Amino acid sequence: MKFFAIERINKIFFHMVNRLILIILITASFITCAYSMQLHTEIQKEADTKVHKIYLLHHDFEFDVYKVSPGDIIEIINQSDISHSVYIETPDETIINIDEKLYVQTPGVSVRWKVPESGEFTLRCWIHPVIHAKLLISESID
Ligand SMILES: [Cu+2]
Repeated sequence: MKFFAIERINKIFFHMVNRLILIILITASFITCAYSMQLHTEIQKEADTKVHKIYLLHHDFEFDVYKVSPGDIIEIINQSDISHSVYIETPDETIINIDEKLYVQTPGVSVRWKVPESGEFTLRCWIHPVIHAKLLISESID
């Protein structure tokens, strides 16, 4: 009689452990699924982001004016054979260094900057104060 009782307890315990493992596996797969969906959304968002290439040709920007939208990315590519150090001046004259670590943009190097709110910004170079271009940020640009 005592043997059957122990066997019954063993069975219940075994059943409970099985259920617990099953619950853990289901929970883990839900977490993994949710994480991969979030990752996919982020990758998709990044792929949808418009990237505007701004070339630095020898001693100036390629164009005087660049029109972009908030959330876009500008990529400043130094295609000249001299170094530049481009920064951005906001409408209230605040200075933004695009890359805090990369002060000098040597030939061939490019830097990226995510465009914030609307406004008339200016691209300037620390090394060559004569170099500048307007960066017009507006919602309606396609
Ligand atoms: Cu320069």
